[in-house]
Amino acid sequence: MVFYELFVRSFYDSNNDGIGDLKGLTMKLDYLKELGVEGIWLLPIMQSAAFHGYTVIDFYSINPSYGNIDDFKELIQEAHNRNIKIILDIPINHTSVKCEWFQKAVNGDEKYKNYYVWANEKTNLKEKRHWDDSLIWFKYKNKYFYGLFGSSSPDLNFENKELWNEIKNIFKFWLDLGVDGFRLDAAKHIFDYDIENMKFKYQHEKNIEFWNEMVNYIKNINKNAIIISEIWDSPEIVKKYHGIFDVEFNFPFSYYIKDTIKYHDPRILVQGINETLHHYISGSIKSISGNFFTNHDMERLMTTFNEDINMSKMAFNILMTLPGYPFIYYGDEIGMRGKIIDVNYTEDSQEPMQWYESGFGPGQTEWKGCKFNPPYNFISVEEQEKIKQSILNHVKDLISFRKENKWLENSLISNLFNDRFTISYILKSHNKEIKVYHNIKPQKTKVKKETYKSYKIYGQGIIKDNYIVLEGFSSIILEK
Ligand code: ACG
Repeated sequence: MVFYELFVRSFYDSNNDGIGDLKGLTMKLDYLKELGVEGIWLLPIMQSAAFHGYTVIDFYSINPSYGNIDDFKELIQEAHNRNIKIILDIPINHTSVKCEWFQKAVNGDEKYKNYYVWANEKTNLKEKRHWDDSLIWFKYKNKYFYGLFGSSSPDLNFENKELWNEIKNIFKFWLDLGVDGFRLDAAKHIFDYDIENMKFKYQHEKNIEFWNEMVNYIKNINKNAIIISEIWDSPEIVKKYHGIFDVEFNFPFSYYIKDTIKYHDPRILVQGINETLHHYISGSIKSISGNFFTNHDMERLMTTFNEDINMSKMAFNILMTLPGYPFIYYGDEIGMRGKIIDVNYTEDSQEPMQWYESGFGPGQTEWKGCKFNPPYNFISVEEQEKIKQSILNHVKDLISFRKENKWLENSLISNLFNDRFTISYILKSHNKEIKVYHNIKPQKTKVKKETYKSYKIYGQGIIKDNYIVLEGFSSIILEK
């Protein structure tokens, strides 16, 4: 399945308030269908005061700027009519300070006090988050709460089993509305604070117990629900969670793909496949690798590659010719740009989807000005649809190849080699087989055609008798 990560606020605006909404997205489903998308991962759409939606005020509501439940039902219906699945992002590690649960807690309601984690005499109020120096304890009406993701998002206390039922009810509510699955936000953080010793500490065994119970619960309601986990960590940690979820975002692999291209070094991809992808397909674990190169927390692809279109295209060549499920971050298919200086301020990689050459037109969202994606710069759907060699058309071609060869999702990789220029491998499943060469360098090189009969080139190349001259940042797929 080919997935598309979508930010409603930035996508398409149906009521001219400049903010993308669900009706707008429904209007643009045909664009996604034509692109070849089979599943949409919706960034949080519940009521939230934050632009990104990750601090939820009410888990049973739609953000009024995006529409209402009926709009959502219509979106699901229309997506299903086009065979597109809707995956909802559920951030349940924390709530907004404005959430009724938190408000009741700070107003002394015993039941809800137990929903959160409060400081006591052992607490070091100056304790910092381990991956940057953000504080994690915040004062609210004379009490300090634990909030790993900032002062407006108190963490929930999952030592309290009552909360587990509360979360199950939330999953059920959305499943009953017809969603096809969930992207589980911050999955390694459910138990990340050792309350006994009042110290930050990942408790992976407890997380695993929690998620197993939730996954079972969800699957009992809908056995086909697709459950995707976000565990942003090193391979050693990611490994602990293998097999629990249907799909695991492969964060470690995302860096290998980008570095391979950035440093023109095919050895990096070989290492990446061996270390972070191979075990998904060798049959040892049940989960599918969710392959991607960027998401809303990260710098955009084109920015990573200093706006080099050919390097961006190469990243898509790799993404679409490997086992697993590929995920495309909205706007990357038209080469949108966006930098992130601090992971706490992600607006710049979530700019309005650019539909028009001039930067404005029907449905164009304008909730923020575009710092990185100015008009008349070939960063719009309108411009790119007209150019045969655009990234958009390149991505469309690749997805269409991928959909004609669905078996690739579960294929086995063998004959993984590299030379100075290329990386090559064979993908096999039953009687199907392709061989892929990616030329990771800017200069051209030669590869052998061997006994393969047909071929597809993504980039530029010329066939000469029994070899192929493959231009820089180009790939060839040889078919039996
Ligand atoms: C999710 C969402 C994100 C959201 C939240 C909170 C969680 O995608 O948009 O924030 O609801 C950590 C968490 C992730 C989280 C990101 C933003 N993402 O684990 O769940 O922060 C290190 C840490 C990671 C960390 C990452 C961040 O280990 O845990 O992710 O840094 O940069 C190698 C290492 C790896 C290391 C990386 C990067 O790969 O192996 O360990 O990761 O390098 O250095 C949203 C907003 C926030 C707001 C919040 C409430 O974006 O601003 O505060 O909501």
